[in-house]
Amino acid sequence: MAEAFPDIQQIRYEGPDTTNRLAFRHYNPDEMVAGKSMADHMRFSVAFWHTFRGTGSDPFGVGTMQRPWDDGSESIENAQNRVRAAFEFFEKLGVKFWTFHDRDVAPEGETLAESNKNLDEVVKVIKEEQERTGIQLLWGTACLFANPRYMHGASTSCNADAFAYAAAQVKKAIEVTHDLGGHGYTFWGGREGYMTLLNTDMGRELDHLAKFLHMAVDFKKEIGFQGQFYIEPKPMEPTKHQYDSDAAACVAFLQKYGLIDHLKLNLETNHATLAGHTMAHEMETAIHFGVFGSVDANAGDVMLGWDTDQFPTDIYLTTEIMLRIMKAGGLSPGGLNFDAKVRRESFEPVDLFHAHVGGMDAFARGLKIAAKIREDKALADFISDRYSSWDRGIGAKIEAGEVGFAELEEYMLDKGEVDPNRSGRQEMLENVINDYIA
Ligand code: XLS
Ligand code: NI
Ligand code: NI
Repeated sequence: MAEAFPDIQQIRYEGPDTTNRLAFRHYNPDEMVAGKSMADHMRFSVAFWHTFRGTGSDPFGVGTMQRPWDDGSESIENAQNRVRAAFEFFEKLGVKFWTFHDRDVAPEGETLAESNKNLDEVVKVIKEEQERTGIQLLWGTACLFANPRYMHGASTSCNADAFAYAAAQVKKAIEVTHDLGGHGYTFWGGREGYMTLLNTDMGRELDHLAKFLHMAVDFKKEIGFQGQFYIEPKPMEPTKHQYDSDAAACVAFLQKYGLIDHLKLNLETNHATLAGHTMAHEMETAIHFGVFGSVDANAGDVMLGWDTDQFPTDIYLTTEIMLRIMKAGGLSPGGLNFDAKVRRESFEPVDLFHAHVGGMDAFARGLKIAAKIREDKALADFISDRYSSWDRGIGAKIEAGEVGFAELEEYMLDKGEVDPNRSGRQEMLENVINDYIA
């Protein structure tokens, strides 16, 4: 196959002063930041579905993307060539990881058996390309939402056969992920939710979702797959209410059904904003409950209430994310997966490079800023001082479990009034962060 991106050379680090738009200004993979290379801190990954299957169509118009290597057919050969084009892209961009859904890489056949066979044919080429380039699979997943059989959901469908079909599909997707040495496997809810409670037995659907995940955990053990399982919270879209609505809802679900030790969260920025949270909030929640796993790195649009999946360019956002990743002790075996698509108007192949280069540079800046904030303890000292009443006296006794209501009543009757409160200094802290970002 001819090169898919013949005019594009390997993207290199050229520093902030370069005039070359197809170079990194900040992302220098081997540069050490806080004791670790930038590549290891961020573990960038490209999402095959957006970058190699996104057509640019929207509810108002057809696709716009120019993809010269793609003949537009559903043939196996075309699917294999797409994979080759994708690996040329990953290589030239300099990422070490990628992600895919079963149905993005290989066409669905007339029967399940044919779909599995199609997948195997494409996986052969994926294997060759992974071996040739050393690029690894961050996680695999299955598309349980596009085919009309899943109109009511997959594992939460009212139709038991849809559950069975989904199980068969996920079994195959996990096998393929295992075969490709995948570091993880992701369950995003797809249509696991409802459009109206008038026709929905929510409790029964949640029980089924849990049953499905337990089967997946059992199967994982059976075949010896060591990768990490993730669920990916999202509050809505395509359904009105998705069951995995946010990090806290996922924690409650995993705890109730005894799954908390088997799945971590793959948090996506745009999903956090749809849930009415910041990404930082979702990350803090996941870290606190011990389920932080991986990140789908993208951004929404503050004016639009849907999953626009834009590339992250906001340094404030990437700084907040890198602060939490460092707090969590790193991403591995997860990564920063660009679950993001170029705009419909950015239809040329080169736009795929501009988008990813920008996202990687935005995270590289966020990493450096976050590392400096941590090194200077610019927030940490303020926070520990803010809570210092808990380090001594009555605070320490409460934390140690040495006192109850009776002792606290006695303490307060004796003391009369609480120690004076101190300012939260929000505005000052915002100014501090701005100084680091400058
Ligand atoms: C959709 C999700 C999806 C998952 C993978 O909104 O982000 O792309 O990451 O199924
Ligand atoms: Ni995602
Ligand atoms: Ni999404």
